[in-house]
Amino acid sequence: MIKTPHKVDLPLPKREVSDPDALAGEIMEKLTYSIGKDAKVATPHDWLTATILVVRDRIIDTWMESTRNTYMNNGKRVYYLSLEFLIGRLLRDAMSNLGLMDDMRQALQSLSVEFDVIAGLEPDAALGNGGLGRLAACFMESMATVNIPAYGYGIRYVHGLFRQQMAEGWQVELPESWLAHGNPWEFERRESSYEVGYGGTVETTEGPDGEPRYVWKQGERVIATAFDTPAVGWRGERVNTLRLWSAQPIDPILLDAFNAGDHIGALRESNKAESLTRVLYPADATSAGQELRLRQEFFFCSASLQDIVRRHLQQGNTLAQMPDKVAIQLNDTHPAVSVVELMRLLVDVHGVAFNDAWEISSKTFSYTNHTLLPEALESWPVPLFERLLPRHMQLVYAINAKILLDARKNRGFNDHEIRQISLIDESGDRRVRMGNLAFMGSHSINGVSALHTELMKETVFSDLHKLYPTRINNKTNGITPRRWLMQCNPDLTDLLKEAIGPAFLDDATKLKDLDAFADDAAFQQKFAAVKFANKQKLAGLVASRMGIKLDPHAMFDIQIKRIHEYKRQLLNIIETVALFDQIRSHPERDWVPRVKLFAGKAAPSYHNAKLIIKLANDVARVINTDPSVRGLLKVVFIPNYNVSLAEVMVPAADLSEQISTAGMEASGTGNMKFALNGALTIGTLDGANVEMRDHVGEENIVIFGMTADEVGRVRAEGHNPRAAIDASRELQQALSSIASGVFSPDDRDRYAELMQGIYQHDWFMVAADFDAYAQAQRQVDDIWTDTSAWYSKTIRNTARMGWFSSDRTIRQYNADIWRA
Ligand code: GPQ
Repeated sequence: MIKTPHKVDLPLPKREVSDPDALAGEIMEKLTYSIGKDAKVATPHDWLTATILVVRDRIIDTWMESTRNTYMNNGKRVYYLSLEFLIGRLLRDAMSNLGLMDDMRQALQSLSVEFDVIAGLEPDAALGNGGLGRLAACFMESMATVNIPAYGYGIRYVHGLFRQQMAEGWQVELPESWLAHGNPWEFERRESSYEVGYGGTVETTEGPDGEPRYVWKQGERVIATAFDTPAVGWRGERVNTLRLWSAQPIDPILLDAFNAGDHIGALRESNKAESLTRVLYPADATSAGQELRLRQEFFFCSASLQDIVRRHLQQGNTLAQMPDKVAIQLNDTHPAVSVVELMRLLVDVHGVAFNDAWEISSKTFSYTNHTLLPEALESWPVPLFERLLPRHMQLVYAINAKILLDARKNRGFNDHEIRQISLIDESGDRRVRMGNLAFMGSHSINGVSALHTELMKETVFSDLHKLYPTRINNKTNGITPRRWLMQCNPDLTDLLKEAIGPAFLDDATKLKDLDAFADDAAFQQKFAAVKFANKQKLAGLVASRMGIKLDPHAMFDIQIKRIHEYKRQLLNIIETVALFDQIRSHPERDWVPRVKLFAGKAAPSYHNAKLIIKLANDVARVINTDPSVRGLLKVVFIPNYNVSLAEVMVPAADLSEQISTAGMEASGTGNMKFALNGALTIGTLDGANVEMRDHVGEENIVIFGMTADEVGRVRAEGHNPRAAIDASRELQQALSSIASGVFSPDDRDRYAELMQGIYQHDWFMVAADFDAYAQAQRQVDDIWTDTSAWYSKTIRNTARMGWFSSDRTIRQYNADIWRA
């Protein structure tokens, strides 16, 4: 074959001009030559695709430059491995970061296309469940912003998180097909494909040194193909890569079978391979416990590790240099099998001695823990693990032997401690503990808020912490202010620019300057006007989607997050019922008009969470049709919570509900979004709420309820919810009205069992915290009544939340863990 040299010196036509006319011309060009449509017949989706392609062009130059520079510097790269990336829409994000917003709007206008209409058609990339996946998306944006050469690695699920529909108030799950119209952001990289194996056997041979060598004869194999999406940082200065793997069969079709008439059988293997990356597990903070889940985890870990090692060697580095050139961050335990896969690649494929490989590996990996909930600590039955990954099972035993022996011999660990740190849980069926694996295999283990990190040391990882006392550290979560202030709240952003100048756009801590305006009456009015307009916008959304009218003058009291008992939507609903009773009994009092808004999805298999959604809907129906609370209390559950809905709800909130049982929410990140956008927080001393209080000042946040220590103590001593219930007439009434069917006349026993849980054990301290919560709500009413006090507090929230930028979080990861 004759190889013609690539014309690398040919100058590329750079996309530097960005006046509206030039952009309009490019959009027409894309519409015509990339989409093949005439403007006359183009659908709104065609316009959207054309616009995305124009924006994408502008990203590509920087993308290539970023990649080239990293290659030339041969600097350290960061790899963020996550089974979830909850991205949402990308168009506004990319345009705003590139500074194209105004010009592009004008360009589209000149073509008679409304930007907001086509932007609203972009599907949410919902490749995640909740906070953990959204954090990964914020981190991708911040890593590009603070100029860290980073790659995100994950799975390209064909169906992201399910679409939630309501059927008479019950959650129904429908598939979400975000790729239905194609995905103009991504690039398929067929050349970056790897084989991933499962099953089979391990054969032992003799190596050249006389030592045994192990060869894994895989029983099945699939191909992992890369799809790359650019991740643009603020001002477009750096562009990183999000690489998502898609599973493909080795043989797309068995032609012999097909020709013999077995048309379905001919595709069986192909279907099986593709089903690997078809759906995101909808489990949030609970173990999915399925073979397919373990297959997914290994699939993306193996492909990613092969890719990382290939890139590392291609740069001319040695394997011993890996810790200097590669930092791999494990986002929870879902990618923990990576530790063993890297060991296999080093030992079996590259012939590195076991102890050296362990040293390289543990200096390369670091692990973030996101929950203390025991049901979320992943573990796999030994027989399953062994059947799917026989060589990895051997390596797990070898690692375990090394660590346990050392702990016993050199550190004097007793039987109990050995049992606790072992990679094999022997308390019931034997299981491989992924949390312990991630911990042992990493040089850094971090929690996501100060409180969570301390509790990690005291609870789940107390024995491993004793063995490795310097490894656990804290990195309090953050949120990207680009999406969660500038894009979702442009009016507030403009007002802030007018008041304190534009410096906060590049450094969120500069928001501090707003403190000086907190008591300024004229500024308060402007701040209030922005909030009001955002509430009108949300009211418009609720009216058009649900046919419910909201009064934007009422306090918008919002709880949006996954539905989970520990997050205590139930506490909020019960207090709402109690308030309903109070308003009806005391119509003569000056009640503060409130709209209680809820949104969130429940894991499809989580019975109580689904029942709580139904209860919110039942309570809403009864309250909203009762004439005696008209204009004073309204309850709305907005279906299908996702990133895009959050972008409308967050800026519209007056009150932010962050009311988890203390000690159970690792951090929370919604709490940060609301406060940044000028909401008052009502919350417990849990997760990052604690640090938020320290930053905004305790007079600017409403804290109530038991502390984590108190919850721990009460649980240990045996909690008696009856006493709390008997002591509170309001609570008694609310519980008994729900339990007796006041809100479920069609099925009076619907909530009997749910309420029994509170009467009997009250694990989540709903009864225990009820009075404190109700009192805190009346304190919120008092503040609301003093309008100037309200805005002076909420303005201070915006002013003091800059520290919670994910740029700060990422800088800390880099300074303490990655050192890229
Ligand atoms: N989180 Cl383990 C999830 O969203 N899903 C999970 O599976 C686990 C944790 C959350 C956690 O509940 C929040 O408190 C955190 O703010 C968030 O992760 C990010 O750290």
